[in-house]
Amino acid sequence: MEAFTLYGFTGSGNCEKVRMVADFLSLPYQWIETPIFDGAAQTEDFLQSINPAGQVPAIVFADQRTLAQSNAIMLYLAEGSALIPEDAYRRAQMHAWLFWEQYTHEPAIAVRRALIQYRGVDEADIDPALMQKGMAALGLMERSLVDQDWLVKGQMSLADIALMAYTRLAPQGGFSLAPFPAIQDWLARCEQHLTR
Ligand SMILES: N[C@@H](CCC(=O)N[C@@H](CS)C(=O)NCC(=O)O)C(=O)O
Repeated sequence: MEAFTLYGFTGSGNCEKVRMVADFLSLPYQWIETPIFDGAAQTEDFLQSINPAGQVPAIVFADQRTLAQSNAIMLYLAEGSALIPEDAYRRAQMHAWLFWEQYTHEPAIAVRRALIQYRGVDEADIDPALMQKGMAALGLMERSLVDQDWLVKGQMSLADIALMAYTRLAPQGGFSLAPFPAIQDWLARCEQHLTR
């Protein structure tokens, strides 16, 4: 693969997922730090030539084609690698985790963290449903990891990278990981394999 440009914001789990995959696979890329809270993803140029959704992560390939959405980017970069199970059923299990991450895990855990970390919102003013949903999501992961090393049994996959990104940041969102020993062991395992 020719070198590509990755627009990202350090501290964003969605962006770190992509960076972790690129580094794990030793892909050549240039990281462009994109200060989203200063409007860097809302400029006319960014919207027109990088991502009309005005978000990061976003990639511009050598031939100027672009791609957004962290999980779509990860899938593209990791095509044909050991991070995607060859077996169709196990690959579908990986996809199930990726969809769940975006629909259930991220909207509770990453959103609560962003409110506290970046918006300076007082925890008392945050909808309690976010804490309940986040803890339920962590509970589901804990039960899945009690008797297996990886979210898709047998191998580290994109499912682990996608879920690891915001799970390890969950304490910044007020979520204690103390009740989840299997998650803690899994995070340590992920960190042993990944360079970020
Ligand atoms: N579903 C998208 C979410 C992307 C997203 O929410 N990006 C945030 C940073 S984590 C962003 O760019 N926020 C700026 C904005 O929405 O204005 C993905 O997985 O890539």
